Amino acid sequence: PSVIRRSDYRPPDWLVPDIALDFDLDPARTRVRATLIVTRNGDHDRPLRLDGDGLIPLEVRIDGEAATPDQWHMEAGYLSVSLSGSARKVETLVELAPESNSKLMGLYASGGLLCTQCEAEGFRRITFFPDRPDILSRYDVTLRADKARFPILLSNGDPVEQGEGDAGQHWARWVDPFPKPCYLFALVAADLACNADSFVTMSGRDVQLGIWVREADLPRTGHAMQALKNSMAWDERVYGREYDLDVFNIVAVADFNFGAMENKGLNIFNSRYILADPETATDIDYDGVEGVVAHEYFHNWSGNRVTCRDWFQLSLKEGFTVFRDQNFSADMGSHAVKRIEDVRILRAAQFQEDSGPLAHPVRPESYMEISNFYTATIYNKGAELIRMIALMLGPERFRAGTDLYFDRHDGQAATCEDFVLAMEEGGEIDLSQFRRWYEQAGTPHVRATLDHDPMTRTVNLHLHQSLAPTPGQPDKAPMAIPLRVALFDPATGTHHGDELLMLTEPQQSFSFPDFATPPILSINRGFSAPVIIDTNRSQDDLAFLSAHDDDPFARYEAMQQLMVNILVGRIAGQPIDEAAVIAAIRQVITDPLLDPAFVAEAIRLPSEAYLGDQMAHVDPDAIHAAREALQQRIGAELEPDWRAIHARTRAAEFSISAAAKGARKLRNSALGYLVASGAMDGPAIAFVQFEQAHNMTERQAALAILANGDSAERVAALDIFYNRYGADALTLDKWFQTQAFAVHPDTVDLVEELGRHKDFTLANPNRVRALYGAFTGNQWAFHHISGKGYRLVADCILALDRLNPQTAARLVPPLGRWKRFDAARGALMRGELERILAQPGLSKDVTEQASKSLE
Ligand code: HT7
Ligand code: ZN
Repeated sequence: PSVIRRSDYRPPDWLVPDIALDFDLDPARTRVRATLIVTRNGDHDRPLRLDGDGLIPLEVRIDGEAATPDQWHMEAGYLSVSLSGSARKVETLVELAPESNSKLMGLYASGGLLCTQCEAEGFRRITFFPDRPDILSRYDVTLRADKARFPILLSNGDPVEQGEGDAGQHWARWVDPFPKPCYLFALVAADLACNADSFVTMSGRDVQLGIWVREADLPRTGHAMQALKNSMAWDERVYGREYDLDVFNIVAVADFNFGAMENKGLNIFNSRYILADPETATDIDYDGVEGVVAHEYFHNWSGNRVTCRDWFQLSLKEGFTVFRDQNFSADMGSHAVKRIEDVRILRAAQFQEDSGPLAHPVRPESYMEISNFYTATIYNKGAELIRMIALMLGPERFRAGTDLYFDRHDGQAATCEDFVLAMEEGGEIDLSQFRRWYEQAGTPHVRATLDHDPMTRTVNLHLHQSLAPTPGQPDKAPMAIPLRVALFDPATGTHHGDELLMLTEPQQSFSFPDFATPPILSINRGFSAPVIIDTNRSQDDLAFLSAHDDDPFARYEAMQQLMVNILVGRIAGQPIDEAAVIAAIRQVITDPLLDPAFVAEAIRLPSEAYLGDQMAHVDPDAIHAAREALQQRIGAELEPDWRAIHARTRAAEFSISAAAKGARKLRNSALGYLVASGAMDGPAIAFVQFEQAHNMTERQAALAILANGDSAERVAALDIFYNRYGADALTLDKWFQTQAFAVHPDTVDLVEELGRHKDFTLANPNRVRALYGAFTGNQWAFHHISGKGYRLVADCILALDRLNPQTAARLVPPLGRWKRFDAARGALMRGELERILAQPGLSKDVTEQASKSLE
């Protein structure tokens, strides 16, 4: 497959200011007539090139006349039309079979409805068009379909006309007044019910809101609707951004390659990010609904009104929009807990990506298949870059920067550089060196040491930064790293103020006067920069910070570091006493002033995968054994506390308030430790929670805890769960996921069995992710020394590639981490990558991921 390079960007030869689309919709045979007004862009005589993936032109017309054979021809992947003059009308007709579209890109069928997914390059599977994001067009769309089968016909913009046709057909016309790139086009033809509501914007306009789902799912849409209205109000209040159409529709579909899609005025969602009720959704699911609804809504400005010039600029919309949705969710709940959760996700997904063969900059230089670049680096690290800019500017100057960005680029396709320039001008800051965050891949390391001179009463903080080579980038320049620090007086438990230091040199020292005694360092408070900090702080210092640090993230981090030191030390044969950790946990769980949600985060053991990331070479068995032992010890030492917390946090009634969610989180942690303690009645208590819970958060947590063990309750609970929820796809996903994620010696065999289960299907990406996605995140099971885990995943990739290459390619990266493991495991992982690459007809998506993973 050919490589696309950022440096090859050229403005388009032809623009398409207007497009009319006419759809005769039918699952087996859909006809699409497209009428494009095209205008020559610049002084050249190059033909008009229209991308078309798998399309055959049934008609080509120019200015209403059938085009002659010398006027057009097909080449691999596009239709070339020779045109004279500066403005012409070009018409094409194609036929599609949406019911046979298993890639879920373009126009496809899902659960009896027809819908589209065009980002990144799906529009070329619907009609001939220059499929690139810098071509902005006004869309006029007519949809025609059988009325009984598809009573609802939706597209972008506002509805302008509708009517009845012959033979039971009806039609609807939608016009979108905002010029948009074709990746934001969408249509839905369906028989769905609507949760209808409205929102009055800050300028007093009334917007009709609709969430469209299967009739039976209507009671599960309330949380999504509330999230939408909260998002609309938040974007007005925080960014001054108002919604701009008369309607805003959301449609939930069962088969979707991603979380959701921000099509203008018609968001299409994976149903898992719309539907929520206490019986079937966990608190994490509720938060997911809120966050994704907000994310897609916020794209209306950061992505739609200002879009991307080319796909190398993807983080322009995704990083910024993740930053916006993270802050929205923090405002809706707890800032401290949200930050801890976001950093945990960043470390688990993005730090791993940054340290492996698929590492790439936030603004990549090249790709083979753009779908492979919807990564944690583009999204989550991209958001961290915006967060650092916001931190350096402060709220007023950051808002001045975003105002300038939106005003200057409204209606345009912009670049990351345009964003940075707006921040520099609006925020009055020089970001020259900061730009390296967009250019250089990899996670910087910062080594921090403190020395204290009692004579001068001065403390010196010495910082040393380094950035390891990544693919294609052997040499790195120093980054501009904003670090929030505080120096604590161990005698008083207070500090002299929080300071923002800018580390810009490879080595830099900062002096602090007036310290009679050596202080304790709290650094990267709030996780001010996405870096790895290495310090020589003692267990005593960390214990102090876990009791006294007034920055919740730093306090959590001190707890984590205490635990990491014990576990990594033990694996390396250097036992460290665990008393400090047990004391720290005791202190946190008995402090009545702390938010239970924070407590649950603070006492959480680092995951096996995170522990692996702290080691030069990952030893999955040793990590597992050490972690289990520490969990058991903490469980046993504090057993009465876990029992008390578990009993105390039981709520008579369900509520989705932050307090209720926090109580459930802590309750589930207590149950985990209680069962890990080995208490005889542990499984029985978990089973009672499983049976009596009035919500899925407690039920699934109890199931997961039981699934890690070998009790009779394990088997019973899994059976009950399946029988109770087997008919609901989203909840059945949890049954697959819980077993694939179980920390149990038989998991690898169980996953093999579940892959043959009658309810398992490769056609539904959620089901694939629930089984194989969860399994690859289960370090101990996936990296089973037999190599069976690798083989299972490779088999799945090969089978899925024939149906849905995008989803198949997303399973490849875990196999690419072979350098991090021992020689035996590494060879087995490489062997599977080689087997994948040997498959004839392998997709571009999987080829790119597997070949890069072998390097
Ligand atoms: N902007 C959307 C990206 C997306 C996507 C990308 C590749 C293949 C399928 C996809 N569906 C949606 C989602 C978002 O970030 O909001
Ligand atoms: Zn997005």
